[in-house]
Amino acid sequence: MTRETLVSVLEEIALLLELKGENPFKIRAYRTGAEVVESFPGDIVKEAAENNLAGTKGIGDALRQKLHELATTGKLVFHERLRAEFPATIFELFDIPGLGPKKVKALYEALGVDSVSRLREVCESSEVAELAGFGKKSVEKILEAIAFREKNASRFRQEEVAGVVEQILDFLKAHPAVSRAEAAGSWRRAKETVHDVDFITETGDTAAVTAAFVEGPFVENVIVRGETKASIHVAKGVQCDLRAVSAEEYPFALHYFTGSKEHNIAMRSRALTRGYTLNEYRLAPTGGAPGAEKIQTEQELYRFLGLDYIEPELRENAGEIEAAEAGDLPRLVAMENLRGTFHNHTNASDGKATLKEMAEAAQELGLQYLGIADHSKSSFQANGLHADRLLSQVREIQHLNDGFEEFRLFAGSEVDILKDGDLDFDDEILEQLDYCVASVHNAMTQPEAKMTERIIKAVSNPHVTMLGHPTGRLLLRREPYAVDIPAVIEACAATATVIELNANPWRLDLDWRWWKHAAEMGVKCAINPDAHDAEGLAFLYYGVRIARKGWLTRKDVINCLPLGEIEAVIGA
Ligand code: DGT
Ligand code: CA
Ligand code: ZN
Repeated sequence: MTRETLVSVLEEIALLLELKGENPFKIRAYRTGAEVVESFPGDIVKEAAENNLAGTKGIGDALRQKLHELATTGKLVFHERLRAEFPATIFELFDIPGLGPKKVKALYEALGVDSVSRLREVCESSEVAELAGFGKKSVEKILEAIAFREKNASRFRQEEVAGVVEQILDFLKAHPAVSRAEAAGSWRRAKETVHDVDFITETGDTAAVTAAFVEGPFVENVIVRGETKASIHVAKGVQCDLRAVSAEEYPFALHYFTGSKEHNIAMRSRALTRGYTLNEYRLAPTGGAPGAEKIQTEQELYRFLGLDYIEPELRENAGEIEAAEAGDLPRLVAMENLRGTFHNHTNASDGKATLKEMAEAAQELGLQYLGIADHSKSSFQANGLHADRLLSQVREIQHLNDGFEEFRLFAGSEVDILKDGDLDFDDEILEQLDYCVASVHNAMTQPEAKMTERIIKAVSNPHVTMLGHPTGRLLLRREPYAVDIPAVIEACAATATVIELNANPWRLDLDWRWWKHAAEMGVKCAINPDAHDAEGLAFLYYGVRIARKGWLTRKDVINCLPLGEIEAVIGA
């Protein structure tokens, strides 16, 4: 039993009660209970099991008993009875944006909609039009959302798999028969989402390693199990494949299963023109070519084929092989190059930590500076700051800075780009800040030309230091808004506006596919975590992976500059 399970059971009860049309106060009690459990400062599972929660604010007697039952028996009869009243597939409907419990209830009762596939049927026929609240526009939106959901089925964002990848790698490397192990595939290439994770191990005892793998503590269920290959599901339904290979095969297997497929195909044809076949096990001479020397690493494989070593992030057959041949590969930015970062929130807007806590967390990470950029007033849903609160935050930052040695907070704002491209604050306010991030947070359905004009107008304001999350996408959740990215890049180059690489794993925006071009145009990048609490600063890790995938070097990334040099770039 974990805290997450307690929370999700309470949340599910609230949903089910809403579907049944129960008393709103009762429903609210479960929602509040879920929040209390989520933020409970101690070991909530232990306290619930020992029935120590009497008197906890937000947890009444009935809820306390239910938590006790859950924590001690692992299930809750009340919850199971409720669940049994509805088909299990009904929960899928809550994944469709715009469908809350009221609409799901109406669909279920009037049309028997109890799954996404049934929802599609009633939307494609005219049945749904009989229901209030399902006009032509909203039906189109639902169908789009269903298509989006299918397109992204069984893909995962990096943060959803990062923990289990590390756990499995540690597990494999600790096995006595394993000499080398790596997570290959799209994970190693730092793709923004992955379908499954492909592990490769070098071992003299393949059977022992695959046997250990399928018994690992991370296994939910075993899909297939063989001598040299095994597949499992881990939590959340993520599939993990293991291939156990010999020392001779290891560099070739690691290379092949790292991909991409397109990179592999180009490498294989390069090998062929030099008289070798290349596959997942070996490089072998065809006909009369001299035998391949003993190749033990990927580095040696690339060298043998006349190439500089190509970092996994670059292996997309997007010019990396040509660059490797010409000795023109970039020296990619690395985590240890970062000296500071911008675009972070505090509890003044929708963050959780104070200025001081954020500053301390940044110092602990070894950063020399941290940019604060709370929301501006038009983002009222995020508790955006009005000018007076912003200016008092600026004073508080100055005061804190007086107490730091060799560390600085930069006072900024994540200022909304309004519908017409104006900014949420006047120039006389922006002038008083060290820097400013400008971002779109509303009216995201504008036509492309209008959105492009809006953003270009905003970045043309000399007070705008950088453009925040340039496409507004939320990976696996929300498509980017329509915007002409090359035109935005050109405008940022012309106005010396930095573009953010938002490192929040939900965003990873601007997309890696644009960065090489942006850098060639002379646009600088800022890798920003968009942290809403101290832990959020760790998102920098994902940002660096994507920056590398976008061919960026430390020279392209402004937050590689130390304190003392960064001020001039942002105009602080
Ligand atoms: P994913 O799992 O969809 O996020 O993406 P990948 O790249 O991890 O793809 P996956 O797991 O299907 O296969 C791992 C690697 O194996 C892939 O990146 C390249 C290699 N591979 C798979 N199928 C083929 C193929 O048909 N031809 C070649 N040349 N390589 C392949
Ligand atoms: Ca994969
Ligand atoms: Zn934002």
